[in-house]
Amino acid sequence: MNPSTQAARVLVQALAAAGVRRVVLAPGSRSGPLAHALAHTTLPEHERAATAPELELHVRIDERAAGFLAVGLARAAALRGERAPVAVVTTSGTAVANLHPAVLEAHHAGLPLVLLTADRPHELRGTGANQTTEQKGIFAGAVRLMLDLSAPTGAARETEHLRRVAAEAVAVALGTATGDPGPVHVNLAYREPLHPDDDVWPLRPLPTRVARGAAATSAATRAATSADARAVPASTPPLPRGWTADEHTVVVAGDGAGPVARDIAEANGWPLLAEPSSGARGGPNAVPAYRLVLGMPLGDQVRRAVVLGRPTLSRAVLGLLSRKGVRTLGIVDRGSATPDAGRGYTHVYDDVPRWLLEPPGRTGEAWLGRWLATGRAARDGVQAVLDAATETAPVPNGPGVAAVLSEALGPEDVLVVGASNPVRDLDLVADWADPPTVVANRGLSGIDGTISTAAGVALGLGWPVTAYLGDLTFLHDVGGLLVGPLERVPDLRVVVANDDGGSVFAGLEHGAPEHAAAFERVFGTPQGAHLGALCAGFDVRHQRVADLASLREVLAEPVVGMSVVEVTVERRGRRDLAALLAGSAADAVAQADAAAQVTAAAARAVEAALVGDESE
Ligand SMILES: Cc1ncc(C[n+]2csc(CCOP(=O)(O)OP(=O)(O)O)c2C)c(N)n1
Ligand SMILES: [Mg+2]
Repeated sequence: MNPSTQAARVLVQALAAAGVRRVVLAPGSRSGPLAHALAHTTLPEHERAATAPELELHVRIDERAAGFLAVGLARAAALRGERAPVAVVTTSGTAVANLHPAVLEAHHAGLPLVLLTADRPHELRGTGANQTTEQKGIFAGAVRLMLDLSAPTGAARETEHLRRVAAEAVAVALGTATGDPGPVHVNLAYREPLHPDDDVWPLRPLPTRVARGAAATSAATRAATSADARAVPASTPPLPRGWTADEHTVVVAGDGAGPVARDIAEANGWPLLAEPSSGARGGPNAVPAYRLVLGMPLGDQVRRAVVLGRPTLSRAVLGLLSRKGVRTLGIVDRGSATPDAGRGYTHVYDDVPRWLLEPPGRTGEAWLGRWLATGRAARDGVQAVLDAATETAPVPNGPGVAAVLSEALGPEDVLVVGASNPVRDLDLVADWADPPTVVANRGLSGIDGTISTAAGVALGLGWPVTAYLGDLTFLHDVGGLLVGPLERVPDLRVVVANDDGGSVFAGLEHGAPEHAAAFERVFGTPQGAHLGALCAGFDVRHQRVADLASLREVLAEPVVGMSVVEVTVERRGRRDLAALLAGSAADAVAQADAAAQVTAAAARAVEAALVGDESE
């Protein structure tokens, strides 16, 4: 057996022994030893060498897409409660660099990846050898561990060394010792021959180190992130000084907060302001359209916020968390950086203190009642604008699409939502009692890799997935539609809100009338792309819908195989629409308040009358 083949087989065995189940590979010659070994692991048992493991392999030609597919597979593993890193294999040179966006997302989102990048032997580096660059350290601080292995020679200790490397790479990727999962880079030099000359696999390794909980699955598939696997805290820090149960408090659930955020809100009777990908949106305390409520007088009355996960969607929330006079308790259970962009946290806990789940008392029901009533009225105000638009406007708008989509999805559904306005529109309009599972790449909020991520989630869960994204996000990763005929095809429906450009910028300062001359070319960036023709090129079904009623019909059909649903959406007027929605919400809240006052006055009058009766 030649040294490269032997080493690749040992590594694959050891990775499998440490818990790796899924591998994404992009083709190349230098990574050939790994490619051959991995192909062998997918053979039926009777054709496989007795000591070769069984692995699930996905092959993609574009490393950027392959990396995000791995991100999606890792997100699926987290949803299933599995602690199993996903391995990614590339050849040398630019192939490695193309993993960088996915590596950054995995780094910031805390997703365990093991990056296996093939390289020339060390003596060829810096010599101008073809496809040879400095791969060591290429991902800089975005990886938890970087190992650069010399080309195997067949020396006696190599096998043992590789097994330790594999076990270490998996343990570090899972954050076994640190509680901080993320990507790990193993750069692997291989010398020719790069192909096997026999089918004899080495003896199976004895596990050198078994990562705690590696590949263990829990029955719970609804959990939103690994954070959900949180144990009840053993010890608990004391109540902060001056803590009173009745202070006006809200729970803010950012990306990845997990259902515990909802538990805290419900245990204390606090309003829950939960982003769609928090894993906590839903239930009796979730306040719809909370972003708008924060801008109303009720928002000014908040004195305390309990924050879980990483909120990124609205200035209103970030403003609240950095506001003077608001005590902010951040619960940061993972990662090395505290997600406190506003530098407003007054207390930081590394786990949920018991007194938040079993509180000494509850905030008065009136506080929660006002938030819920205001949120519902605001949501009704938003809906009134959307209904009017359906009646009068020739093309739907973004929030209208998000509203139809959110209504169509229930607790059995999985939604991957793209950055930019889709996730914000969904945040504004979703009003779920029983939410779908929502996944979003909020680690860095890139518009890249979203189709591939969604495909990875679908393949990893073995469950149909709906993705909802903007047209530029779609075009950025249109290569994610490319699934070769030898590959497993995900059940994935991609709903594209096509407003021919980036609408999100219209709502920012760049969209102000005084910048109108520059706006369209350098921010709006219309592409005029024909999505249907692109889909035809990738052999993916494509449907274009022109109105929300048709969208509703399409969404009612089951998700089978890959398909794209393109909804033509209006981008012009997007800035005014935001103001219209906020205004209508404020009007609806004012009306509801006035009605409530009338009701309260009537109740007092009846009470007074009754008291009068009794006194007679
Ligand atoms: C990789 C990457 N490049 C650039 C950006 C900046 N960016 C944020 S939103 C956006 C436009 C997205 O447009 P689209 O997907 O059509 O959504 P829309 O805003 O129209 O709803 C861009 C370019 C980003 N987030 N990620
Ligand atoms: Mg767009």
